[in-house]
Amino acid sequence: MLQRIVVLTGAGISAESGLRTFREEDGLWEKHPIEEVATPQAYQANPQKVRQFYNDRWQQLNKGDVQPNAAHLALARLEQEFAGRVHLVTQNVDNLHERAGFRRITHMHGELSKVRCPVSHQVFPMQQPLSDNNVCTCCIPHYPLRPHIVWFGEMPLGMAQIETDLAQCDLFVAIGTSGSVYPAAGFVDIAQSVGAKTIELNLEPSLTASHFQEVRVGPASQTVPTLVE
Ligand code: BJW
Repeated sequence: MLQRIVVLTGAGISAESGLRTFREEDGLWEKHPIEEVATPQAYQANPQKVRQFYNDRWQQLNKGDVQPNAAHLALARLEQEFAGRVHLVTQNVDNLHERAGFRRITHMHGELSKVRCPVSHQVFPMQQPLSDNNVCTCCIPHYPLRPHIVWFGEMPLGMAQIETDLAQCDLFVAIGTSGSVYPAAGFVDIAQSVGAKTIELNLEPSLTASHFQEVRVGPASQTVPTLVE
């Protein structure tokens, strides 16, 4: 019987909800090069441009037509079935897992709907598009708030708990991620090293597909409900 499950999700799980992935044709990086919007250096050089990139995505997320899809809903059912024994680690900054009802989530690359103080690292809900005028309330002087996003070169969030859970899991499932960004792309190797079963669900085999024991190809809205039921 399965005791502990770690699920890793990437942009592919939200693609059928209308959110763009990064590296596919017409992906986010095509019009917004990484070095212009997803590094601390980019933010330092042109904060307005970086804020615009995240404000636009935050606004899209809050439009009524972006909703959790069958894959998000199936994972929420999995959590109910395996109460307390599933840890969902998402690289996604959207909130579609929460809106589907999933509770135990680590957003390792941050969250679009939050901002944080660059000095104290205190996190606040994002209530309006981010601009020069949004400052923290935790410090004196007040510092300009930044997107609560993990850019290249920054430490992903919740790593200690993720590593603990990977070291104890007996099933690891990666869904809709290209396997091109570390440390997430290396999680399968940790799970494999402790003897867990490893399954990849993706539209096409990822860069790390050969590291998994089983690869199921297809849209997440079909493969995830099939796996869960
Ligand atoms: C479907 C589908 C459908 C489509 N159904 N599937 C050299 C070697 C190793 C590491 C490094 C290196 N040089 C630098 C590094 C480190 C660097 C890194 O990995 N760089 C690589 C480019 C090599 N990593 C970092 O800097 C990270 N920090 C770090 O390493 O700190 C040091 C440290 C950590 C831990 C321990 C010790 C030290 C930080 C990475 C931050 C990533 N940030 C981003 C942007 C911010 C968030 C945002 O704007 O949204 O996060 S980058 C971007 O990529 C985003 C994503 O979360 C991340 C992963 O992308 P994802 O989700 O895989 O999307 P895609 O588009 O790539 O793939 C989509 C997939 O879905 C495809 O496969 C499709 O087939 C599939 N799909 N439709 C199912 N319907």
